[in-house]
Amino acid sequence: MLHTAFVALGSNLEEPLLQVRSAFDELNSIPETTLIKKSGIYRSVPMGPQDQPDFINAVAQISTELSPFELLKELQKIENNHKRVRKIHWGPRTLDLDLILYDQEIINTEILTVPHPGLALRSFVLKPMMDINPKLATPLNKTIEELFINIDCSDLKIIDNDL
Ligand code: ROI
Repeated sequence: MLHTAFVALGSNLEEPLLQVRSAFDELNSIPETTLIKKSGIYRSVPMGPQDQPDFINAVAQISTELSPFELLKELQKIENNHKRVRKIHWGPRTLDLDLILYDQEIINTEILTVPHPGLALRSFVLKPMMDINPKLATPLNKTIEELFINIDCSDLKIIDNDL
């Protein structure tokens, strides 16, 4: 069975733009998984502690035969390959890959929450999702564009729309 999933990419250390560009390719290299669509790439003001560099953020649509938990493991492998610094809570990171949506599934476990709790709140997730598919339904009983209505995007700047 093929499943549709969305992954949010974020980086604010060690050439963030290169981290995110190479992460798109690495998503396409996950077993039984294909990169379907890339959003634009954005520069965003940090959410949380402000004494850290701006982030580069984007979203990828993938299709996969993996289960949500198998996919999570593969995302963590990619993160670990990029990670040269220890993660501090809400601090800077070389690469974050968050599983945002997996079909219309709702998952609430210790290790995985889908839809990602940030989906409805974060400009740097919803704006790239709008690039990919504003009409997409979510398990939150709203489409992406309905969630997006309330979002302030003044903290975001598109830097790469040539995808
Ligand atoms: N802030 C922005 N703008 N983008 C992120 O990807 C991001 N990721 C995080 C925290 C530190 C919460 N802030 C962020 O993990």
